[in-house]
Amino acid sequence: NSVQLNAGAVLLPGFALHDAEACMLAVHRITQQAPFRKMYTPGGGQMSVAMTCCGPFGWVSTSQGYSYTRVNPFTDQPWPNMPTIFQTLAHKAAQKAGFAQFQPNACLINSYSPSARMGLHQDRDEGCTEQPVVSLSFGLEAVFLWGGLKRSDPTRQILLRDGDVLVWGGPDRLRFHGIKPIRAGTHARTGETRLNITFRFVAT
Ligand code: MD5
Ligand code: FE
Repeated sequence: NSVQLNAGAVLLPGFALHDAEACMLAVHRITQQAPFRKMYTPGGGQMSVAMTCCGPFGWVSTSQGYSYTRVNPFTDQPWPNMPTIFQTLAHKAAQKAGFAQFQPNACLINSYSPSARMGLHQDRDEGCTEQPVVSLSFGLEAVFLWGGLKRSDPTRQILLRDGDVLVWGGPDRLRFHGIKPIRAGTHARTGETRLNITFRFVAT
């Protein structure tokens, strides 16, 4: 079951449901080594989403700017290894969406509490737009805002539910996107939380 949103964007509803509990266990283990943190943006504000990473590269935001690093600046340790279940799931989802041989080297894990949001932005810190982005959603649902190539373009709203997977690439790779404030609630899998796990390939 897949919904083609555009030439390079595919929603795979429930694609990650079979592996959801394994993913939760993997996130739990990662956060014991690399706890969730709310980072600051170059604009000076604190993000409402708590984040951590795994894999060779992790995404970091500081007052200096955004970057991908091999070392977690909060622990001075390399990011935890990317679990095999993550690599397999990201590869299978990309394949199903028409992107063969996706092997991500960066994984960002976003934890949203009710009212947390992510403003419209582009993912353009990877130094590589040939490779897609694969995103897994777990727990509380979210309204995903899907814009155009300009910030001022109109946005579509897409509901993301537990186990849904989004794959973005090709002509859609640099679209502006965001997440509306999460509605209060409780989910059997995650409690009062939405988890989003995104996979990317960062050029070195
Ligand atoms: C999330 N995460 O659900 C959102 C949306 C992020 C981020 O935006 O950068 O961590 S995941 C869907 C997504 C990811 C990357 C690119 C695009 C959509 N896109 O090009 O539209 O926490
Ligand atoms: Fe993004």
